[in-house]
Amino acid sequence: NPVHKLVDAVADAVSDRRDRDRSHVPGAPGAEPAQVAEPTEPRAPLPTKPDQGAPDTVSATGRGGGGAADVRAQNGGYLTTAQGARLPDSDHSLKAGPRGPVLLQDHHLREKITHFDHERIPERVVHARGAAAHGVFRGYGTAGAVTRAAFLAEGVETPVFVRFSTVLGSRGSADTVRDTRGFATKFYTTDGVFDLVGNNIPVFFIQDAIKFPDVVHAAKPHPDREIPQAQSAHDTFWDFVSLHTEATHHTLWNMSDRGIPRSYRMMEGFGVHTFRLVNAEGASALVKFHWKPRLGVHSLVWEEAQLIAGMDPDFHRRDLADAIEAGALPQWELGIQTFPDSPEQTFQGIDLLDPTKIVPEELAPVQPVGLMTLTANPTNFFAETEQVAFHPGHLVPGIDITDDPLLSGRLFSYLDTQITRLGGPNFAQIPINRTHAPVNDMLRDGFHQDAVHGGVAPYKPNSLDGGCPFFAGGTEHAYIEHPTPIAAASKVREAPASFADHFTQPRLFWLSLTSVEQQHVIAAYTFELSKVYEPAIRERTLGVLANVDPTLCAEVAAGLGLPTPEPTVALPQAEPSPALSQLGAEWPAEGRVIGIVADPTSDAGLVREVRDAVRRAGMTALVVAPTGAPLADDLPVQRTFAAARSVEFDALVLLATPAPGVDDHGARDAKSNGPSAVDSRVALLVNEAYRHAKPLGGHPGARAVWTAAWVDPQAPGVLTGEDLAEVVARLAGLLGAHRVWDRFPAPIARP
Ligand code: HDE
Repeated sequence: NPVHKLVDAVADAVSDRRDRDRSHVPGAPGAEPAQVAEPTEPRAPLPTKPDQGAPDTVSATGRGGGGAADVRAQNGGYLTTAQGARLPDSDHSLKAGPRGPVLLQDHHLREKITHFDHERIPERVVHARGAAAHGVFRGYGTAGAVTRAAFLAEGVETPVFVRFSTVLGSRGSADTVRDTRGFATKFYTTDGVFDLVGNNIPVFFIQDAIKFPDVVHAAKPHPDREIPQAQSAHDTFWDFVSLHTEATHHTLWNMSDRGIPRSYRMMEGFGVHTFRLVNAEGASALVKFHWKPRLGVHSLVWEEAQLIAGMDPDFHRRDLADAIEAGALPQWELGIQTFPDSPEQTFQGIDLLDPTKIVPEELAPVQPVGLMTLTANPTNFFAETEQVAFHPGHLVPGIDITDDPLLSGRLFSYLDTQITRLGGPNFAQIPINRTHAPVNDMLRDGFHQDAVHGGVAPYKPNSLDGGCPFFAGGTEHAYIEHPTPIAAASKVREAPASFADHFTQPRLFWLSLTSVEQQHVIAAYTFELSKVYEPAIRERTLGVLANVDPTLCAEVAAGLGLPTPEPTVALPQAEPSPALSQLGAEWPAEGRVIGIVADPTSDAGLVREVRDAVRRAGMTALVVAPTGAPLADDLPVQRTFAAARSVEFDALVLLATPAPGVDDHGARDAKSNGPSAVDSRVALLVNEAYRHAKPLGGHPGARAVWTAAWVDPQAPGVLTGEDLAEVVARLAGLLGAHRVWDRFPAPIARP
């Protein structure tokens, strides 16, 4: 039977494909050694994760029989309806004759269109745009004295799913906007799911959850025209944060380089609130959670961020997925700052229940307690990244909450929001949300119920089901709330007096930044406030900045052309915390992207030598050339001059002076390309990379490019040499500091 032959052939092809796919997974049997590949090269999909299979869908008649055939995934060789009826055609509606009306009786048409009509679910009200990955967390066993959390014990490996996000933008908005980033981790522990739902900024705009709708309404696009998308640079945001000064600290972090990360892989994560740890003896400690990225904390510069939002709105999403597929597996250490669980719940005068405050690492060091490695991309964006449901109340024995009023509101909100977003109360049954611990919950029915529950007694106490299920005690890993004493008090709508200090910690943050970082903050405030129409809001914001730092205030005021206001409070005393600066340390350069600018006259041997040197340093090499024609059989071109822009490269290597080509306007006239015969697109590429303080390397033959791009060849981080492999090694060294910081403030390119 020819159809059977065809089906067999397809099955063989699928199994071949699976074998090939497996060789992409680092560490899998038969896998090739991890190599950093070209990021945009099309790749085969990764195999599904065995621990995230579809729910058991044995049919209600019990005749499913289990096994792969019963799994409600896509299987079998034939196209079918959702009911499993095989289809002969899916391209034509059923009609009364080829030119006649479509018949209502066409079940396949109605089912296909109806399902399509309902494909979308509401996007998250905040954090709508995200990217996620699977991974594994390995405990170091160093937290045993303070917590009995089983997944932190030495050597215990726990599967995780991590979702990074922007906060303000819609699902289809750009990745590199100025915003806070979400950093939410689901640990599938043996004691149930633990969700650490954090951000890349350690403080929050508000101290009480009741203000969350206010801050979000202010920050989201204006309700009349729904603009601007995914931006804080507009009147309502600045109106709110200038009036509600407890937002000053978080706003300052947003205006710093932390608001525009280089990559999700290069962000810190913070639990923000103070949580409570409980050890095996029942003793408690207060704790703040930190994620420390192995690649260091790095950012874009603002112009890059803006260009990328147009050039490649998926920049962060692509970067994460490409790195994982290329075997450059992102890693973070989980760390804890612990504090005595004293009745005051303060540490060295800092109120630990106030989520607008940090505890500087110099006062309470971050102790590493485990390592997270992201190992696999999601198989399906909707099923996993979109449907994952985090909740700060998903806790495991050994980790408990505090009375931080922001946290209390979150404990309500996250369950509530999933009921609308995921269409009912059974979202815990969606594969990505399923715990890896046994579930015996007595929750029944409801929309999207996937389980076929047995038994007749989903209540307790019962005798009909033999009294099952039973309660667990502490020794059986029950989650028992820590018996924290609650002081006698009257009901009030008030904040504690210690919450009223809104300026000491913003000042602490400002003083902890290096001068380059401070300049970026000044530029960010100036940019954002320039976009605010209402003069009173600009002036009021300057009034807030006057209470943080006179230089910051004066510089922003000068940029806006406004007078500098006087502070309304005495300038707070604050000790800088050097740990808050992103500069000064050395980090691995692996995974960085190096553009090799060549043209058909470039020596192919030289291009190969540079490419190999880049790969040896664990970085990704992209050849940039006038057209897509390969430079040699083994030297494909990854970016034409028409498609290349500086923002996707961390550094450039120039091989020769590319002759003028056809630019975007079709001009071939060398004279129109600047002072020398250099392609104007290359001049722009190099000029931008230079102004963004990226390391530049070049063959002496590329001298004319420096001139055309307004590059000072003597400037720090501009390396010229015949030995390009050595130039690449020095570039990698410079990338350890992320950028050539000595090159800021950026020289302005003048015509
Ligand atoms: Fe969230 N937040 N949040 N938030 N949040 C949501 O939950 C909320 C806050 C954070 O990748 C929502 O499932 C309230 C702080 C992340 O799926 C919602 C308050 C921090 C994510 C919600 C806060 C966060 C969310 C929207 C003030 C850092 C994305 C969709 C009390 C510690 C998780 C959803 C993901 C998502 C409510 C404040 C982090 C509406 C009421 C502080 C990373 O439930």
